[in-house]
Amino acid sequence: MKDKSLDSDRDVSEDVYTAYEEEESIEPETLSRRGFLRGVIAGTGTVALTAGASVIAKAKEIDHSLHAGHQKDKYGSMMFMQDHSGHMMGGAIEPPGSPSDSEVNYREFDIDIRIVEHEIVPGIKIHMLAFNGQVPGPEFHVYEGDWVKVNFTNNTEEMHTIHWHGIVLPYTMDGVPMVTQDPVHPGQTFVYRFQAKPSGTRWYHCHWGTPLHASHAMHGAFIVHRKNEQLKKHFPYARDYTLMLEAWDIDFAREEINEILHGMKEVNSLMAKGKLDYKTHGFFKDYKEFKTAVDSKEYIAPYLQSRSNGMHINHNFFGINGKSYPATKRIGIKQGEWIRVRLINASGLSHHMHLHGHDFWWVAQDGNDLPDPRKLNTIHVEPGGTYDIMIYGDNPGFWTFHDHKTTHVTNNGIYPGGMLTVLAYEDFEPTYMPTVSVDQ
Ligand SMILES: [Cu+2]
Repeated sequence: MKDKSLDSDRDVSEDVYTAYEEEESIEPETLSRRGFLRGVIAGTGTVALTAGASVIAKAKEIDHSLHAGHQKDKYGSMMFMQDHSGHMMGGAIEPPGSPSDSEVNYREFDIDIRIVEHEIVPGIKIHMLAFNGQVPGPEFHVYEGDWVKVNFTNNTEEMHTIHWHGIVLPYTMDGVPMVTQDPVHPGQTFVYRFQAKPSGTRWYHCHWGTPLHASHAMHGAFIVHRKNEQLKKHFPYARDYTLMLEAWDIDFAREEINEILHGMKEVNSLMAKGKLDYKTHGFFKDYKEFKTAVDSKEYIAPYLQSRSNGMHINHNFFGINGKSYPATKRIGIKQGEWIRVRLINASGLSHHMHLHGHDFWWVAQDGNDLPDPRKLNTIHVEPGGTYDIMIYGDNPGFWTFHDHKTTHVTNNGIYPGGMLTVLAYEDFEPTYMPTVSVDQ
């Protein structure tokens, strides 16, 4: 079986930045495994209309071979956990609420969660919970109205869900543990089915243990394209960038991941033997049972226990698409070109993104086009929100784009670092360059 604790195959120096280009084609045979899975995600939008079906088929085959027997052999006996909600169908949990495979034509995606070692910036590597081994998770590109089926497999020792942030869907697909579904247990597969709507910049994240899971890596972009896009009439952009804004407390993350890697093994062992003690491990049928257990002290809720880190998260690294400056990837632009930049704030903090040398147009918020786009050079980005801007290439050079909250452009308190990247013109000869430069 593949080592669940660390995906050692992953090249952490590989670029995690995703620039979505409509005309790009994908050749399944030549893709690396990692590019392959991204190909599946990206390939169902406009990217790989010809190769899409075969890419999906092959990727699914790979995923199944990686985890063959995993659920049945090791965790088969824990299916009783699903007795009071959801249904086990074909080894996967299928909640009601959306049409079946025969009723609509689904675009189908496989996504898993595993723990990988991820390099934020040279010298700083930490283990992170990562969708398909990527930080951030793979970027979805679909059209408004597409039916989407996501087979989510949990390859960690911790529980998770996926919440589809900003998508209007049946409540059974909303991915909130204890409210709309049981958490997805180790080894289980949960199937989310929904129609992609409304259009715009949306995203997804885990809704279990959100300070660690959603904030630290379990997040990704969910871009719902519209076939006749009004914005393109005014802002005829060709290139489309997604910037996920992130903040990490790497000490908190290390401590929590270590706890997951070591502590959950005992829980899984009890599950496998069918001896899981609900009161000890925090699973209850309803609020009354939970309250009774707490009042009788049969169950000590996590919030009643002291934490070694004092329950404080002190963000010490800040980033864009999984990287802190100078490891952040530059944004490419050419003279006379419009580019679209989608900002998604996954960090839980507020950011004030400022672009040097240009004004830009703020055109959408939370996926919805603004009736009156505004010209800005600093945009206030709130936790959970998405903000789309259009930049016109009319001032050749190298221009920083960064959080103006100065503590967020540091690495472990040292400037420069963090949430900073460079808008770089690709079609001009610099008249002057600094003698030292570290960014890429
Ligand atoms: Cu999670």
